[in-house]
Amino acid sequence: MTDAPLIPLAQYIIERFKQQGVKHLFGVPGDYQLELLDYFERDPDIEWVGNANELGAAYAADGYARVSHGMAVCVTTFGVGELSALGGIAGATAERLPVVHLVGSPRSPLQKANALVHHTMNLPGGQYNRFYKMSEQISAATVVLINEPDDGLTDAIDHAIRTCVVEGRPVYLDVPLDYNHREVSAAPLATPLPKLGEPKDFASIQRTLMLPPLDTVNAQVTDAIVAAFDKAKNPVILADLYAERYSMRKDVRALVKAANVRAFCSPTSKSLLDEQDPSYAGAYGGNMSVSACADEFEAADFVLWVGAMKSDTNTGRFSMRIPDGSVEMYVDNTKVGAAEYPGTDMRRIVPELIKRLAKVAKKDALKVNPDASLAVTTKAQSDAIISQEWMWSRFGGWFQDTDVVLGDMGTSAFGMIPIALPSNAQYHTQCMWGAIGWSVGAALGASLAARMEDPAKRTVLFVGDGSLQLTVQEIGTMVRRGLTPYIFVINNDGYEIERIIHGPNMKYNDIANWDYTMMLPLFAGRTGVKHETHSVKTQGELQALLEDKEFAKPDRIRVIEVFVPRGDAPPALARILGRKM
Ligand SMILES: Cc1ncc(C[n+]2csc(CCOP(=O)(O)OP(=O)(O)O)c2C)c(N)n1
Ligand SMILES: [Mg+2]
Repeated sequence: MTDAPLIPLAQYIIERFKQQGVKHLFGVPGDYQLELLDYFERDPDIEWVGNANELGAAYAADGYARVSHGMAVCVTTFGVGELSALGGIAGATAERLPVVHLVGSPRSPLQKANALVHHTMNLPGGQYNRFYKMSEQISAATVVLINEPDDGLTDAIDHAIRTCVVEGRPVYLDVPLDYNHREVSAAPLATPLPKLGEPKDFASIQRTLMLPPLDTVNAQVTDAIVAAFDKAKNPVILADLYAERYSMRKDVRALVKAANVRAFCSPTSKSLLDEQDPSYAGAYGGNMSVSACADEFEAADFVLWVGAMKSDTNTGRFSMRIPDGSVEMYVDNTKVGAAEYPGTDMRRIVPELIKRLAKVAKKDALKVNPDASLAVTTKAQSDAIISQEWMWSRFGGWFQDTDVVLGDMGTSAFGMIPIALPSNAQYHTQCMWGAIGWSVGAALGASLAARMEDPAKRTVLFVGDGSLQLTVQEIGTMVRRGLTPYIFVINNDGYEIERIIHGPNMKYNDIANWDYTMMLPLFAGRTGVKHETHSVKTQGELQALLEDKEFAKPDRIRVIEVFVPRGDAPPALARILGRKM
C-alpha cells in the first residue's frame, strides 16, 4: 500500500469517474474550479462539455445518465453556479438518476478564515456551510472535503461515488480550489467501486437484524410469486420505471417471453418492453390509457409489477386497477399480496423467475385484442391543420429502431404515451419531477451518450414552445458539440397543457411569440455548422417531410416547428383530466 504512487486529488476524482464509464462532463466554469478543469482538459479520455448555464448542465447530466445507464457529472462553481443547477439535480433525485454534482469552492484558508469573498451571501454568522446545506436536502450523500480529515479524502470521494451508483441518486461533492492539487494515494483506485445496476449486498444487514439469509428469503419470495402466477387465470406483467433505471430491460423482456403473457409498460417506462412484440399490450396508466389497453389490463386477475412507480403522472392520478394478491417488485423490497419481503431485490429475483415461470408459462395468452390498435392511422389530408392526435400517430411511423426519443412535460409527454415504438428505440420523459425545459438539456446529454454507443443513432426531441423558452440556449451547446438531433417544436402559442387545466383564455398562459425558424441561424452563428429548419402548418407538409429520405438522415442539426391549434391536446391528457376534447 505504501508504495502506491501519489497523484493529485483532482486526478483521483477523474480516475474514479472514468472507472464508471464517464466520458463527458457538463458544467460552467468559475474561478473556484478553473484549476480543477485544467485536469479535465489535459486528460485525453474525458471531455469537458461547456454548457450555457448550470441548469442546462444538470439536465444534460440527467439525459446522459439515462442513455448511458451509468453515472453522469455536473460541475459548477460555488454559490452562483451550484444554486443554478439545483432544480436539475432535484429532478435527477426525483427521477432516480446517478448524477455527481461536483462543486469548486474557495481556497481552504479563505474558508477557514470565514472570509467575505465573492459568491458568498454576505450574511452574518458564517459563509461556508449555507450552500452545501441546501444541497444536502436533495442529495443521497453530501461530501465537503474541507470537513474531512487529511487522511480520509479518498475515502470520502469514494463514499460519494459509491452512494451515487448504489442508490442511483445524485450526490454532492465540494472540492476547495487548493485541494485539487493535494497529493493522495492512488492505491484505492485498484479496487473498483460498484457500478450502477449491481445488486446491493444486504447480507450484513440481514445478519444484524437477525433475519434469515437473503438467499433463503429470495427463494421463498420466488416460490410465492411462482405460485401466485400459476394460480392466476389471466396474469399480466407491468414493467415499470425502476426496472428501466436499474438497467433491467433485457431481464424484463426475457421475463415476458418466459411467462408468455401480455405485458404493459407505464407512461414513464415506455420503450422498456419490445413494443413491436405480440406480447406488448400498451402503456397502462389507469384512466390515461387507450380504452382497449385499459380494458385488457383491468381484465387481468394478477399483475406482476416489476419496478413499480406509483406517482400521479404514472398512474393516471392513482386510477390504476391492480387486483388483490398481485406482486410489486423493487430493488429493496417485494410485496406479494399483503406480505412484504424487505431486503429482497428484483435484480436477483427476476433472473430466477425467468427460469421458473417458463415452466408454468401460460399457453394461449398472446391473442392480440383486435381493438387494441396502438396508433391511429388516419391518412394525411394535405391542407388540413395538424391535430395533436394525428401528429403523434404520424410520428410513430417515422421512428427508427435505435432512435433515442425525448418528450417534454407539456402536451408532448402525453401525446407519446400510446405511440408504439420500434423494438430497440429508447423513450425518455421526466413525468415524476415534471420540470418544463428539462428535455432540451437532457437531449444534449442523451445525444452525446447515444453517439458514444453508435454515431448513427438519432436523437429526436419533442418540446413545447413554452418549455423550449426555458432552456433554449442548450441548442447552442448542441451546435458547438456537433450534435445532430431533430428538435420538433410544438408551437401552439403558449402553455396549452396549463390552459386545459385552468385558465384557457388567461394571459398568464401566453408566451412570447418567437420566430423559431431563426434559432439555428442564431446558434450556429458564423461557425459554418450545417443546420436545417422547417416550419410546417398542414398535415400534407408534415407528411412530406417525414417521407423525405434525406430528412431521415441525422447528418445535421434540425429544428422543425410544427403548428398545432390552441385548444387541442392529446387524448391521453383529455382522459386524465376527465374531459372530452
Ligand atoms: C420548471 C417548471 N415551471 C413551470 C411548470 C408548470 N407548467 C407545466 S406544463 C407548462 C406549460 C408547457 O407549455 P408548452 O411547453 O408550450 O407545452 P404545451 O402544453 O403547450 O404543448 C407549465 C408552465 C413546470 N412544470 N415546470
Ligand atoms: Mg405550447
